[in-house]
Amino acid sequence: MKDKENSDGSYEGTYNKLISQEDVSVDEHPLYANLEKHQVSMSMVRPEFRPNHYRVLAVSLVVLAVILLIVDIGLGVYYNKLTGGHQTITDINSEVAKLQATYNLAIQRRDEAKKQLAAEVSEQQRTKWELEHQNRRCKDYENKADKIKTEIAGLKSHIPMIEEGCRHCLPGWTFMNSQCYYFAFSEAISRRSWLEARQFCKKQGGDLAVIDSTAKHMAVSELLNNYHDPSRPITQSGFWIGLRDVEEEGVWKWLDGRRLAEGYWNDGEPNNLNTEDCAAAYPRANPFKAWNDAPCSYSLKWICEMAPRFEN
Ligand code: MMA
Ligand code: CA
Repeated sequence: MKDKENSDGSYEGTYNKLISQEDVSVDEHPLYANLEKHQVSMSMVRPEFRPNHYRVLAVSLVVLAVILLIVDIGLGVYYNKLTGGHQTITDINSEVAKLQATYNLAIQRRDEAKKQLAAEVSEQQRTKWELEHQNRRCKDYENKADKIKTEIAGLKSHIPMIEEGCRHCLPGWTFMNSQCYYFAFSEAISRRSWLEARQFCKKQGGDLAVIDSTAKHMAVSELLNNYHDPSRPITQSGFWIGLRDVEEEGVWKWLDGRRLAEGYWNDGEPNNLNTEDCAAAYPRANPFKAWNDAPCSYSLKWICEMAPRFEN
């Protein structure tokens, strides 16, 4: 600094220089004459106060402050952006971690659900099989029930015959077509040869059945079918009747000596297979094919016949 500082602390030299420069400008610009005069008078009153100098300084400071402020704001904004970006990354990371956890949980739940589904599917399969099994059993029972119903109906229809049998026949005998009949249905009674069966009937006062009319035959057949047990082999399910061809092969005669007029032979019978001279009735769906000739020594069931008793 070239100007010398005075004892009162003012920059007199500089100030005077400024004044002298302004003097020129005052001459050139009369419009500012008043202002200059005022400045001069002010400097003359308070020479230590130099407004232009401070103004420049103040303006510079203000400008500097504004620049600093702008820089500061800029830095602040930049920092915010940086930290904001960092925050976003942190947020994304935590979001990813959360999503990962959710995904893991979902996978675990899916696996559990899969296991449960597999268990339920196998349980369902088992239930289906059981249902099929129960349906089969149900069908079996229904079939059995139907058979039993038919049997009951058959037995019921014979109640009057049995009741009549009680009045007109021996105990255990049935009254049909004005005659008493005995059917050896009970399994407690063993099968017998034709001759032994005849002896049983005779002891009771009767003889083996003579089925010499279609009406008789139908009644006998119905009863045989009602008591028929299909599980029994056909060879054991025959009932001896009072018919033989023992005297002359192929000439069938009833016990009373009368020749057979109308037979209800099964297809191909009588075939005299290994000498078969005795006739037996079998339970058949078609009652017109109910007879067969069998060896008289065979053990079969039998049907007895006896005249009814009528009290007067
Ligand atoms: C079969 C058949 C008959 C024969 C008997 C003997 C069930 O019928 O061959 O002709 O008389 O068996 O039991
Ligand atoms: Ca035969």
